[in-house]
Amino acid sequence: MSKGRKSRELKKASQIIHSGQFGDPIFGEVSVPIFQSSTFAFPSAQEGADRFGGRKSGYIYTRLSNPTTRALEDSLATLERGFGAMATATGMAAINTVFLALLDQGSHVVSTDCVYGATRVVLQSEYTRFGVRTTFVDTTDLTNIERAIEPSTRLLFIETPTNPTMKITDIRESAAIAHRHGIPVMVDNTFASPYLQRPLELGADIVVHSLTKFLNGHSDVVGGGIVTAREDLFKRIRRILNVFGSTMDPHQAWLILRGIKTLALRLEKAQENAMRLAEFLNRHPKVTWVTYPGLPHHPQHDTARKQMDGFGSMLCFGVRNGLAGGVVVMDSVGLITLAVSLGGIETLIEHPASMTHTSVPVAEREEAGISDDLVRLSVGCEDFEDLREDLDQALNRIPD
Ligand code: LCS
Repeated sequence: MSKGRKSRELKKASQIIHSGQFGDPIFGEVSVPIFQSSTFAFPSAQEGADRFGGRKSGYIYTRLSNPTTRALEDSLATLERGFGAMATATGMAAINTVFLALLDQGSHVVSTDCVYGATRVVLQSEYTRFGVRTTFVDTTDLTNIERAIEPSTRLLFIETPTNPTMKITDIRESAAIAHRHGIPVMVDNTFASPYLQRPLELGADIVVHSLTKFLNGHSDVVGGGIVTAREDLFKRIRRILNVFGSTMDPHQAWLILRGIKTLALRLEKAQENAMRLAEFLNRHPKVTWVTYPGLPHHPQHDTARKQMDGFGSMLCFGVRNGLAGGVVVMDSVGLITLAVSLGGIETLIEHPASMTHTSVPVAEREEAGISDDLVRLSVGCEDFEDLREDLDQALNRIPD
């Protein structure tokens, strides 16, 4: 039994530090140990049979469950206010495990149009092989969700804020629409993290994460997570995870548990930097537009205020000379690193149309608002002045 259960009564910042820590340490250890064991001995044949039969709890085999991975799962369930959580090998493994659990041949999905590139591609090009269709709509307009629902719709999938366009969908309102039709709602909460947004509290049924990003926070490990609001969904998805086997390794879980402990500190600093950089970029003569939910001109600024505890540290912008100008900026930054991924302690810059979202066909990319001139910034925890100076010198290299 972990302290995770008790930590539900703590305030958010304390929960981040204490959730998932063992309540019954073996040697008084303060950090959860890495249980690097693939299998667990049964004290008797009867005990083994009872564990397999579900009559007794206890570990069996690491693909099914492991104490270190379980500690991370307890932490996620606590932070997202869920019934239970599952750790997966990657964020895509989390998303696909839910799809495999909830969709059958002939099922239909309604999804946010602007989602992470691989999420869009897997729905569009892989699940179609099994007769699963998806309608991609701009979910910031709730009427689009209502219109897209069909009798065979089995899932509403929302990404908010979206990667990379930072569009915000009203979780409470979209969940209400889906539930009127008896459809479960899954939210990709990667861009916000539970420190800033808890979709299950707003009515969603399932939350998925790329733990690779803010929760781990150090750009050194990949991982994913699924949190469900209810026991029935938990059991259904767990069964699929166990047999399809996209489980997380205990060493991976340990690194992410360690990363989570500083989530509040990292995000507070990173989002302060992001707000100041968004304002700086907004005034810069070489910048043509900036999208950051914290700027009052963001189209869903009010929705962000309503459902998030902060505006996060992701932003995107366009520069003079479109893509050519963006390339100059990406090739000229020094402190800022040109790399995909996000949510780490260091600031990263990338170009979605040629990198993270390149597999999405051009017309669909444009329809989803991923313009060729869009440059994405994942703001880290460096000193603000260093970041501002680096971006300023890179922007000033764009020819007039
Ligand atoms: N969901 C979102 C919102 C993501 O941004 C990503 C990865 C995933 C799911 C998949 O997670 P993974 O399997 O990679 O752990 N996003 C990436 C990005 O924007 N650049 O590189 C990866």
